[in-house]
Amino acid sequence: MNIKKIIGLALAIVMIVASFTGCEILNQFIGNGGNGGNGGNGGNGGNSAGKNSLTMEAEYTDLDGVAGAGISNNNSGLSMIYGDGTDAQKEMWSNGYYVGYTHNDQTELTFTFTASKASTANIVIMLGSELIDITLDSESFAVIVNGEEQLIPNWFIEKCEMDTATFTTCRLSAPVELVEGENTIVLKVLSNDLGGEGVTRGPLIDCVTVTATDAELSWTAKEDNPYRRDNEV
Ligand SMILES: [Ca+2]
Repeated sequence: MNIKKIIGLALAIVMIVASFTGCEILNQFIGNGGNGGNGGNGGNGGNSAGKNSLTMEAEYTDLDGVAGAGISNNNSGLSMIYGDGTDAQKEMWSNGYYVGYTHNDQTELTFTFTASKASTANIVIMLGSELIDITLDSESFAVIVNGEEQLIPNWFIEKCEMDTATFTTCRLSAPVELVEGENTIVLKVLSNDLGGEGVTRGPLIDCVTVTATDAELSWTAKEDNPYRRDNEV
């Protein structure tokens, strides 16, 4: 059996389902019209400069000290990174890793980047959900850009298993304002009832893409995070 065909078929089904839910599923290689467009994927995680569009991998943010929680364990910090960056995983997830174990109202990821000048920008976040369908809204999840919480529409995210996780393209309702110099996007899990009976659940987080109308964007990716995860003493 060809695993790529199986994955492709599964994604096609997800896309059909998503079209009925008003949510847009983005898969990099489908979205780019086939494998020819996949070449840009590998570079997403690395340091980049001088581009109007910047993809920042969740696994390359500063995870030291980030609080997490799994369904049956308490992964925090670097151990929230899921995946090993294999070729098969790179076909499923941007850069072959994502951040999970966010079922904690103390979980907060910060994406820090630099804009060459002030600009409006659109933000797209790739989110998944472990084992249960969830709908994120401003009551359960916060997107905070330069200190200002943004309005988010209802983001329906279909359930998946962690080892075959699928991600949904989640867009903010409106463009944001970037400042010249350092900007931050904070993704924060709020106390919620998504797990039922008062149990807080958070999403799987693959990456965040910022596209500025009139500025060059760059960031410093912590590319040694997976290595440090695997070699913690
Ligand atoms: Ca990723």
